[in-house]
Amino acid sequence: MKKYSNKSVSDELFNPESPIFGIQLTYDSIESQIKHLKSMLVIRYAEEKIANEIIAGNVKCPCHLGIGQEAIAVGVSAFLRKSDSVFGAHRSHSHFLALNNDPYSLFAEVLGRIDGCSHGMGGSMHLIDKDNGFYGSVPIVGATIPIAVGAGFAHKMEKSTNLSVTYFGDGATEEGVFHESLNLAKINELPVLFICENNLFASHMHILERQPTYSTVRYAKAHNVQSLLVDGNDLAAVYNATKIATDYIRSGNGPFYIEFVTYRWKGHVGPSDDNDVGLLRNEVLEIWKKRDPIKRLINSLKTSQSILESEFGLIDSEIKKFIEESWEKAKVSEYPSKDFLYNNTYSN
Ligand SMILES: Cc1ncc(C[n+]2csc(CCOP(=O)(O)OP(=O)(O)O)c2C)c(N)n1
Ligand SMILES: [Mg+2]
Repeated sequence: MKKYSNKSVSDELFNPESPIFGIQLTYDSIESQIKHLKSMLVIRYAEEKIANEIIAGNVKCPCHLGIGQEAIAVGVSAFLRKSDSVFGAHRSHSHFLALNNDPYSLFAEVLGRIDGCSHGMGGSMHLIDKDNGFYGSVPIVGATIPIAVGAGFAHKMEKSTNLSVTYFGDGATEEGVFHESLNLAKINELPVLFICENNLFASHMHILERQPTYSTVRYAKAHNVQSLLVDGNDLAAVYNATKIATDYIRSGNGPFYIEFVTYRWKGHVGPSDDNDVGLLRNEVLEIWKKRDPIKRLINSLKTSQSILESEFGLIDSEIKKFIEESWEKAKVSEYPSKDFLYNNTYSN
């Protein structure tokens, strides 16, 4: 049984007990911050809803929850256009919802219904929403990284200022294709934003059991790709870093890599903590929960008196209602027909 404590870590970003994490930077307008707060709450409550429904036995597909990681997708999506091409992986509820704010199509998907974004045929790990620039998530680790590079190639050939985004985890940096993709993106100066969500774990293995350091930015440096290492639990930091990266890419300077340091609160897959598989994360998890990106933004808004307790209460209940209504609607929606499955599997 291994117990992980980050006490001896020198790099402050990887030390959940560091005092720097009490600080929430300010950024952009208050309206924009409240909009992002709402978006993070939609993601958090949607995933909590899915977790509860798995426990109740109503969701059958495997679901990888990103509770605790919401600030990354919300901060990054603030700079994306519908004409960009965004790619996710197995833990992509946040990437999808931050672009479309459509929990109904996510819920219908995890319930296997025709109104789901993949018509109920894909489940939690095969999300897609081309209208909003989300070209898909795939469970094979690292699989969408080269596809995003290909999409970046297309954007460059179109001579547009569009870009592609690939979200991947720290574990995906151990795939060969990740390194080939970084090289290809750099040698061709492609408009690709590489987003590493470093939550310190790949399934149940801590990063220090797999790599010599906590951070993965050295890979970007090795390929001469511009990079930033950022606190992924601080929406302001995510926002500011993404602004720098997207300005850089859209100005024709080639790819950019941002590593966001974060932590997932749930186990690798499903609604429980990892304790059941021999990891004693309890103590460290409690420390990371103090770096909850949602609470940090709320505290900052309250401290600056940009939002009152009563206003927050209204936002909170409005979003809880939205999630409940979306779930209730998804629950009574239709299943796809058997013919539909056949016609989707074979072209003729
Ligand atoms: C090529 C491949 N190898 C292994 C797996 C099994 N697998 C699924 S998720 C995962 C861990 C991925 O870790 P990371 O990239 O850090 O993403 P996280 O789960 O932490 O979000 C593994 C090993 C897989 N799906 N694909
Ligand atoms: Mg990981």
